[in-house]
Amino acid sequence: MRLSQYFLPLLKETPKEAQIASHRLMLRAGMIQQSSAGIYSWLPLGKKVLDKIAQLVREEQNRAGAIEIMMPTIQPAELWQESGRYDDYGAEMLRIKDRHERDMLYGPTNEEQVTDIFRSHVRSYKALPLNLYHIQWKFRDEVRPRFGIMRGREFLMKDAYSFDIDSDAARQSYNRMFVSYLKTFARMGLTAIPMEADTGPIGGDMSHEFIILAETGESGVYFHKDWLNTDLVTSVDYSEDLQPVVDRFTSLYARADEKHDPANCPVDEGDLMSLRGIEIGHIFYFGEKYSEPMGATVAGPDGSNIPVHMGSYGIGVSRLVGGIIEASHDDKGIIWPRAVAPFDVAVVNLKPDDDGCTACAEDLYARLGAAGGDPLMDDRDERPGAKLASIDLIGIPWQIVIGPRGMANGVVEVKNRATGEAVEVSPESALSMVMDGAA
Ligand code: 5CA
Repeated sequence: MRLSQYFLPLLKETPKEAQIASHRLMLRAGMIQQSSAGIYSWLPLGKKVLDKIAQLVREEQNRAGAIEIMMPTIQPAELWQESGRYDDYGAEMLRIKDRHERDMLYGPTNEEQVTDIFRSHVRSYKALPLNLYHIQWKFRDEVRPRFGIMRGREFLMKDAYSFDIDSDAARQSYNRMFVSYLKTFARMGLTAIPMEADTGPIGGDMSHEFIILAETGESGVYFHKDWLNTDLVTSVDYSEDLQPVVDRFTSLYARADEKHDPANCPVDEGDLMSLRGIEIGHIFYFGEKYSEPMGATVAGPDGSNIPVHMGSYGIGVSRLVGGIIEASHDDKGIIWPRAVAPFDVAVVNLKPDDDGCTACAEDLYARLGAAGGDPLMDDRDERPGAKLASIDLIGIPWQIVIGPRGMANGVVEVKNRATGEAVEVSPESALSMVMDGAA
């Protein structure tokens, strides 16, 4: 993409309404624009990151055996009356009437909708286990939407729903999602800590929240330092028994501030860490809570009809955009982990009116694209300082900076955004550094 032809509305001033770094940086980097309280448009740079995160989540869900579907955003009230949640859900639910005066709602979650799909088609335990997921917009009329897309009213969620014949089988489905979440967040360069959690309006008796570490997080968390070793999970294979794996993780200490009792903490002081965190995922096992009232039953091995055991598994896809920024930025701007970066590399031509610079920039840009990269070419007619500042702000993992001084010596500058390291090398070496290097 050529910046001169892109739509990247950067803000010079720091927006006053933004209280936290990710909100400020998303506005300044031209990623989002507020439409009304807690509701945002996603501009090209933001949309690109959102799609990358959704795709990575999708790959890991598929790998764990979940199957993608797409349910609507607007649901009929009847389904929620069947489960009993229509009245319980309260003011957070956006209720709508259609032209025939039928009660509809903008889905805050999809347990009822997916249970309706299941009961319409599945009759036998032989079709189980089954896990269906979608990546879809939700609406919750939060009392205090804040921090930009971190606590929005409209937000993008990945929600998966598992169906099993009994609680033991459901536990295995839960474990698969548990492990897949750790793998998903590790791929994004995040440390995620699962913590036992309350189940709130979703219900059930087993639940974990996944918290990513970031200084600006809403909640404090105490944890064993081994949580910082994400290699623990990348090697786990879905064909093994996951219970010992999950037990190993859940036995590692992790508690929310208010549940941490220093006097009775089993972890040595030297191994205990305390940081702040952001909830980016939440998983639930709730047995027959929806299948029972909604009649989602299957014929078991002995022919009798049994309500299925269900769980649901959410990831805040849009919240992750902000969460990753909170976990990875500096005073110059965003630092994208390569796996979710909107572009792999920025080719910054400091002097577009210099033929040598432009020939070199064009050549590198074409070859980066041909080699399978996704380069952003800064060919704007701007001061060099302003260009470098805006490329730092939008956080592209690698920068190749081309100027007349370097050109005279046949070199360009390659800068790694995360480490700040910059080296002068030939255009040839720049190409291989960027394409081979993991930022
Ligand atoms: N049905 C279950 C699991 S699919 C469910 O809705 N769980 S949840 O309420 O915990 O939401 C799942 C995830 O969505 C949360 O962990 C959080 O990352 C994200 N989320 C929830 N509310 C918001 C919000 N207002 N803005 C942005 N993300 C949100």
